[in-house]
Amino acid sequence: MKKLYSALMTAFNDDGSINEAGTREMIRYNIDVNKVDGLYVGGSTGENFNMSHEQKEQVFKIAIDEAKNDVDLIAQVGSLDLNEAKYLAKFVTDLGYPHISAVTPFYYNYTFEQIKDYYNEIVKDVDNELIIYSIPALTGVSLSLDQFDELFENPKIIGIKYTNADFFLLERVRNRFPDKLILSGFDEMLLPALALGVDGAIGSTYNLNAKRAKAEMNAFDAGDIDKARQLQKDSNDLISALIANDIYPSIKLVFKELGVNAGVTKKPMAQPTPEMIAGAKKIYNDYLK
Ligand code: NGF
Repeated sequence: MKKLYSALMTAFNDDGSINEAGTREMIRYNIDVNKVDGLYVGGSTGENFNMSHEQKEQVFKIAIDEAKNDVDLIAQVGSLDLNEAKYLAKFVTDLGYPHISAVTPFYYNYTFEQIKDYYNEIVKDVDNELIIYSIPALTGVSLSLDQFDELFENPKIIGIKYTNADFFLLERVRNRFPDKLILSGFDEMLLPALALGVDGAIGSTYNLNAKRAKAEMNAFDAGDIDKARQLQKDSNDLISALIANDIYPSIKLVFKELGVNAGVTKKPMAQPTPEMIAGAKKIYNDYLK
């Protein structure tokens, strides 16, 4: 069975502090209404990379406390500070997270040897398994087939969150590593990723659109490609509208339309404007009502 994960958002207050109640509401909505298989905690959608260390700990604690064992949980612990990444890997493992994930180290142009050392260091002292978070468009780091192969020499490294539109590489990766977990990261490209044999998907828009994405996965598994294409088209109408309205703040505004207090994004992410609020209402009415 393919698995669908929402990339968990963090509800922030206007001053940039974490709105715990709102974050819990989004977790509950994902579990109770969306019925996702799991949550990806501390990723891009969760705004992990603009959070303080204390805020990262707070979110990891809230998510596992609210989700308990109801769904699978993956904690993204990657950080430009390797010591922080190692600390968080241990922290979430002690909290009971069944999986960890780490973004490729970015900003400085690290060599592959340095990237490999980063991953091996993160897993070295923890009894947990790691999913590589590969997102070249945001990190500027593209890993090759042979480089994935070298990273997989470490048996604790079990898969890839593949947020990449390079389908040639995806096919090569799937073919070379049939036993590794490959989770697709671009929601608008779910269908081609399914065709290449991914094990599931993680994404921001599943916070709002999980049922349609699940139906698409089921249609694909049943061999009903026409239905799967129609569902991808419907999803992409929604995703295009969210992107045009600024995706992260808009998902939070649409959550509000659904009765979920998702707070706001943390500056320097965009704060809601009257136009954005009107746009989110229209997205809700046009694609989700
Ligand atoms: O938000 C981005 C940035 N990508 C997400 C997802 O791959 C990241 C994707 O769902 C994620 O899951 C996380 O780390 O939190 C897009 O928002 C979506 O496909 C619309 O483009 O690339």
